[in-house]
Amino acid sequence: MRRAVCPGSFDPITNGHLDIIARASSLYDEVYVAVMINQAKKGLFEIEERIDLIRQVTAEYGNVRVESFHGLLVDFCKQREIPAIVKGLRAVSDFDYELQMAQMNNGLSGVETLFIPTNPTYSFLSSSLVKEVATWGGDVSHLVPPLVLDVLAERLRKD
Ligand code: COD
Repeated sequence: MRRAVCPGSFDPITNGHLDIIARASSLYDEVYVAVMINQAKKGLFEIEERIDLIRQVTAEYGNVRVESFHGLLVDFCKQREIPAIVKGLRAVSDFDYELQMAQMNNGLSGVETLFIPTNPTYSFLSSSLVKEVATWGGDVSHLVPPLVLDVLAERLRKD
């Protein structure tokens, strides 16, 4: 069984994330989406909410499993016998830090990192920008799945 993981914060999942997960799901037998818990960073959505959204928007792929993890990504991989991390690369500016993480993870446990170039439609897209634009009433309907658009609008109305 060929397994890979797509890790991230997913606060919330965007069409950019989804594009990478979909492409990974066509390359591997089983794809884990790991929602990594960073207690120093309070997100807009609780971890369980992020997981629920990701599960719903990836349900159609059939081979995607969604879990959260508190700790090192290499330990998530070790525990589930996952040999490959799949990341999306948006721009050269991403590459510097992604390369450092890939080399650190490989040095720690031998896990490989594979980069998929982002769909150019989403090369400027991040969860932070989506939240910022939505907070000020900007249209993000082309940047997130419809389900996420709904919960985002509801959450920002409440806050
Ligand atoms: N197009 C394509 N890909 C995208 C896009 C886009 N528009 N947006 C995001 N992505 C991909 C990228 O591959 C990105 O890395 C990933 O989705 C996740 O993005 P975010 O923003 O949700 O998540 P980050 O960048 O906050 O995630 C960082 C991690 C949680 C992966 C990292 O900090 C980590 O591995 N932490 C665990 C602790 C650990 O092991 N630390 C040591 C690292 S060496």
